[in-house]
Amino acid sequence: MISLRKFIFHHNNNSLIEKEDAYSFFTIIESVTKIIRNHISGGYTSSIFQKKDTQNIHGENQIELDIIANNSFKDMLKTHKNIAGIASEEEKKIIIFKEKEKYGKYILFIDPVDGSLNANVNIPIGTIFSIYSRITPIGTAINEQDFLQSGNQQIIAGYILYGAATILVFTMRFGVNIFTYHPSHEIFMLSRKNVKFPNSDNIYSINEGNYHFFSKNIKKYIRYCKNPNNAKIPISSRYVGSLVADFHRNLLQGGIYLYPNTKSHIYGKLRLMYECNPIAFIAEEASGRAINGNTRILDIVPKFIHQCSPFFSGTTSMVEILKKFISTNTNN
Ligand code: AFP
Repeated sequence: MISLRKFIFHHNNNSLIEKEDAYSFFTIIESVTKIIRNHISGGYTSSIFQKKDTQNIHGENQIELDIIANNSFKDMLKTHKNIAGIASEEEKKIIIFKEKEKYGKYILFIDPVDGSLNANVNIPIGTIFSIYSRITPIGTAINEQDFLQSGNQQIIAGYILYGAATILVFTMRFGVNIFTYHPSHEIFMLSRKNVKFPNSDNIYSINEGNYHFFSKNIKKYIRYCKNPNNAKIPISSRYVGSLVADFHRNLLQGGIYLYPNTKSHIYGKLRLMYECNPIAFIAEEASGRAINGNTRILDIVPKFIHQCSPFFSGTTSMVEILKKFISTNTNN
C-alpha cells in the first residue's frame, strides 16, 4: 500500500510544482479532510447542516459546515510556505496571505463544501481545489490578475468526496489517481492509479426538472439519451446534485454530466474557477472532455473570480455527440 505522502515523494517527478510544495500541500489536505470528515460524521448531532441566514457570493444560503470548512482551509493553507493567497466560493474577495503575498509562488481556488445542501440528507458532498503558479513576478504583491488565468494553467486539481468512504482524486498533469482515507491510520492510501473514463456511455446526469428552461438543442440531446434506438444499452439517468459525486460516478462508470444555462441561471450555474476548471482538468487527464457548449472549458479566459459557466463533462464520445447537438442550427 502506498500512502499519499510517499506517492508525492516518489512519483510525479515531472509535475510543475516543487516536490516539497506538493508534499506540504497534500499534508494540509489530509489534515483538513480529517476535520471536515469528523464534522460530517457527527453532523446530525449538531446544527452544522442547518441553513444559516448568511449567503455566499452567489446568493445561496450557507450552512455552518460551509463556514467551518472554509475557515479550516484558510487557517491551514496560510501555513503553507508558498501559497500566497486563495479564492473561495465562500469569500467575496480573494484572500491574500500577507506574509507571503510577495514571495509565495502559488495561488489556490477552493470550493470548501460542494453540494452542501445534500449534507442534511446524508448524501455525498465534496471539496474541490486547484492550484496555479502566480503570474506577477515573485517579490511583488499578488493581486486579482494572478487568479484570472485560464484552466489550462492549473498545476494541481482535485476533489475530495465524502461518501461511504472518503476519497481524494487529483491530477498533477500526468494522469489521475485516487486515494482512499484510511480511518484508523488517518491518512490517504493509493487505491487506483492512472484512472481513465471507461469505454462505455452508460449515464447522463442532469437536473431534468429544469427541462422546460433548456435550449431546444439540449432538449433534443436529452430525448436522444432516452431513445432506446440510439444506444446499444439504455442510457441511465443518474443525478445526485453534488457535482463531485455525479462526476465521480461518471468517471468510473462512463457517462456525461450536464449543467446548461437555464432561465434562472442565464450564464450557467456552476462556477468556472472552482468547480468547472478543476473537474475539466481531471476529466481531460482521464481521457474525457469538458466544454461550455462550443468551447473547451480549460481555454476560457476568466473575466472575474466568481464567474459561472454552462458545463458539460464526461466521456469523449458522449461530449462529442452532445457538441453536434449544440452546434445544430435550431432556434433556441
Ligand atoms: P455548492 O454546494 O458548492 O454551491 O455546489 C452546488 C452545485 O453547484 C453543484 O455541486 C451541483 O452539481 C449543482 O449545484 C446542483 O444544482 P441543482 O440543485 O440546481 O441541480
